[in-house]
Amino acid sequence: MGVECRRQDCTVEETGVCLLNNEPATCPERADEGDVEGVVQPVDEEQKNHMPLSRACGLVEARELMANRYVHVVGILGEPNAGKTAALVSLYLLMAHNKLCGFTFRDSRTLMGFEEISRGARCWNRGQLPDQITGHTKLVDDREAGFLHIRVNSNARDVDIDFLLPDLPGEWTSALIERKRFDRLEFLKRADAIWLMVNGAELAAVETRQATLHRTRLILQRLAGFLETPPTVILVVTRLDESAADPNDVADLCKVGAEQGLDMKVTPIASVSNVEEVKPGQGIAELLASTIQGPTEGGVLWPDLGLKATFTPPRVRSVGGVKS
Ligand SMILES: Nc1nc2c(ncn2[C@@H]2O[C@H](COP(=O)(O)OP(=O)(O)OP(=O)(O)O)[C@@H](O)[C@H]2O)c(=O)[nH]1
Ligand SMILES: [Mg+2]
Repeated sequence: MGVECRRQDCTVEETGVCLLNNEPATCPERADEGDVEGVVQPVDEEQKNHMPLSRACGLVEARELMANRYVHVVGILGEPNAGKTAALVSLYLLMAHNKLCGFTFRDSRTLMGFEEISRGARCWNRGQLPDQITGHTKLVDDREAGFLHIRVNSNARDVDIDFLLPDLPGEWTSALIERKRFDRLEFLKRADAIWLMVNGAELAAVETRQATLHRTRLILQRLAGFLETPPTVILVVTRLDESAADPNDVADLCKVGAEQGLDMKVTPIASVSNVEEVKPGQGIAELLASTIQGPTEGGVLWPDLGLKATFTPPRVRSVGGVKS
């Protein structure tokens, strides 16, 4: 991107996004040509306050954010390999390149978290897709969700909107299906929308179609059973670039959800793509737009979910399997 920063924690060179939300070309922290590489600049107290709080927001920080403004909380569910992390990476890279149609990036408290999960996707920027852009998600604390934060301007409404997006391991959804384990997913009671990520390639393939349909129906049943007033469930069919799921199957899943009392929407996405007909990141902007069809101010902040007062924010990390 050609712009270098003096601050070690700023990733403007790779992402185009300035840590201090300044215009990269005119940011006072921009490294001049004469700057010596590797020299650490002193950091004043005011600048410290702008630094990312951690890689992911914990519930305490989430509450803090919500105390001041309405924040859209998204529940992101889906079994391992569904494409949850890849969708977040795609969202981040679209924002960083100012290609998120209808939205402009404003701020993130968790830039380092986005950076960490996006590391494997660097080759995408150079037009070369690695075999795997993300690794299997593991949380340092496997009991509580951590959230990635973004603030974007919705160009249509000219309003800034905050999102909290958890990058959860697929096992949490598998445990919901198999053992009805909902304790770690209590935050879904406050969610504005749930993205139910379904692996489009598995939904399309003869060998895996039935099992995928069956397990997705079970997730819908569990959600309807656990949530008294469930938010809109967006069925996110991933890997649009690789496969096309049968529209009848997608319609059937929506019917099952509706029969359970769920408000269902569908968004197909391709977080990455190697084919010309499908753009990398296709469907991501639409997904975000469907998510905000609700209030942008007012509403509850965070229900009392019986959380410990001394909660340590979990840190999101992706491990293993990242090839580039
Ligand atoms: N071609 C293509 N590959 C994708 C797409 N989405 C995900 N993938 C691939 O699938 C792999 C797994 O996707 P992830 O996003 O890591 O899956 P996940 O749902 O986060 O999985 P867990 O973290 O294990 O729960 C990625 O590394 C990509 O290689 C897509 O839209 N198109
Ligand atoms: Mg993941």
